[in-house]
Amino acid sequence: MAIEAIYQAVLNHDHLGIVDLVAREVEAGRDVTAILNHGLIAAMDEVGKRFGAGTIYIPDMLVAARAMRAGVEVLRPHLARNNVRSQGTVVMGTVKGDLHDIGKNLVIMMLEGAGFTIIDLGVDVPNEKFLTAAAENKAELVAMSALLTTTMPTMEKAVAFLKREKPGVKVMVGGAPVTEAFAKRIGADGYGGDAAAAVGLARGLIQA
Ligand code: B12
Repeated sequence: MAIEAIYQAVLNHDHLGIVDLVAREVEAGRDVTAILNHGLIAAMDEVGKRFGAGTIYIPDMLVAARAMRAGVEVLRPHLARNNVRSQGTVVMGTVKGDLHDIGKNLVIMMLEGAGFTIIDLGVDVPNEKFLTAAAENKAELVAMSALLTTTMPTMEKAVAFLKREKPGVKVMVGGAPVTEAFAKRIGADGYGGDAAAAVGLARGLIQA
């Protein structure tokens, strides 16, 4: 099955072959969300499990991530439909000390597709940078991603800092170790479990 081949291409670090595999599936009319979730994201989950179990190492994660990104790039134009009027401005970044950006980039793609204007601050973003970017761009919403349990306290500090320095701004958070309960506890306005959830959440928070 072709989605299985895409899954295997991530696990085999095939960043060249995957481009063709994904493009062929898209042309064949396969649902792009299925390619994303069952092919690309499922494979990264497996990579994470293998890393956790000690059967693969950081360089393996990196090359798998490169293959994943190559596949996501093919999907990008199909995930991002162009809406004419901006739904609002969102500043997004991965918190200080955290270099994971695949999930953040997917959230950005979905938000862009839904018509939001995105200011992407990248990874390892200091608290002050979230604040300055939100102020300079008159953003209604700041979105933060964290993938490490060790950067969850950093996220907590970042939310507290923003709420203190710019009380009107809304903050939504996400990332594999982040939960709804954690988001509530640290005073975030919203939590999204995946990139699709981020869209409804952003709409709700900006309209509120
Ligand atoms: C790829 C990867 C890497 C790559 C990152 C490449 C890149 N450009 O991002 C590299 C090799 C650099 C890396 C490094 C490290 N990693 Co790493 N990594 C992963 C891996 C395998 C996949 C992450 C990923 O991209 N998932 C796919 C995306 C699509 O999922 P996601 O990020 O969760 O995002 C989705 C949702 O969470 C949500 N979302 C995400 N952000 C947001 C934000 C908002 C606002 C919303 C609404 C939603 C949302 O939407 C996304 C799409 O649906 C995970 C394992 C895993 N399964 O998570 C480990 C993992 C996160 N890494 C781990 C570790 C330990 C590390 C290192 C510390 C290893 C080391 N010893 O150096 C370093 C840390 C470097 C640093 N300072 O950040 C651990 C974390 C353990 C823990 N408890 O904290 C994990 C869980 C692996 C494991 N099983 O042990 N890693």
